[in-house]
Amino acid sequence: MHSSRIISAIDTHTEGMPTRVVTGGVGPIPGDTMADRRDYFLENLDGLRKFLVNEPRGHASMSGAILQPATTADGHYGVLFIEVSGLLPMCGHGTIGVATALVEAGMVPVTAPVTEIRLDTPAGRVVATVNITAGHADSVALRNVPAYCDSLDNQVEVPGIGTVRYDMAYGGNFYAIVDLGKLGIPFDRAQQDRILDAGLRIMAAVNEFRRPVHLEDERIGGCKHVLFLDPASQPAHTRNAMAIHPGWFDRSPCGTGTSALLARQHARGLLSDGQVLRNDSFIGTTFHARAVEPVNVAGHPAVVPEITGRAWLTGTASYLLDPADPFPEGFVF
Ligand code: PYC
Repeated sequence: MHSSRIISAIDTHTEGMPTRVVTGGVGPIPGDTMADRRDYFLENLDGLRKFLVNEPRGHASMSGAILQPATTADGHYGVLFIEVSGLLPMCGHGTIGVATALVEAGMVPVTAPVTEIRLDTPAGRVVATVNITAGHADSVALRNVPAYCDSLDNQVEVPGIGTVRYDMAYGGNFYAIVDLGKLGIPFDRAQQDRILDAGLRIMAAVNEFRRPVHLEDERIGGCKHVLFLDPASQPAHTRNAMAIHPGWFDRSPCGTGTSALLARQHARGLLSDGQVLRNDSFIGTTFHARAVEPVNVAGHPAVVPEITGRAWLTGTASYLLDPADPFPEGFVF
């Protein structure tokens, strides 16, 4: 067997969305914080992301998480989130996949009925509480970074569509929240090409019109996600189609997107304190969310979201690179 690289991973899916949890073969990435490590990775190691998420090892909607030593005294691990779109500051479905893999593989001290895992991410500290029955990780409640509504009722001219109204909210990434009904497109997977095309056009227009930047961390900015709300959504029971750059849909309800939506529902007065929001994905899977603490981000009202969902292990693997392979970073089809 010839290989110049051996990366070990536990593959998982969270409510339908894959996370390749990289457990070995990368080594410590330089940087005092996960945000610094993310910058280092982007400049020096992005070929590793492509190797893991592009074809033939991955696919056009692939996503993963690279485990690192924690950067805080009480953290269990640091995590970098990799995707076909780049390196996310935070990923909710990815964190639920990581926490499930860590428990199932015994990579953290496991206590029943709950195991708490503290993770350092580029967006900040998150805590995953894994609910355990007879050693099995049943579900994960993720205490996310503070989420806030950046702005309501923005209007942008989108080439090929016209004027689009959107709310902008942050939940670990920035989300343009758009009522799909206002675009005249049915909320239907048979319409996915039209919805995706609209999403990519809206992201481009939003970033040109008013690129969002985090109030306390200018390294987090830009809109690569458009959360299309099913017009049949209710204040506490929503369904979304999440269009993501460069051209795919989240299969899960999207953890950071659900966090952003939670902050937006609160900013619009659509949820009472602590009320649970049920958010369904484009494939019909579910996350539950609630605001567990009111906080502020740079003086702006924010909430600490708790997102609950489930993940399952789908495989373990060693990903190899034959030195003669003509595609050392894979390829995009
Ligand atoms: O679950 O936060 C999430 C996420 C981001 C992109 C895809 N999933």
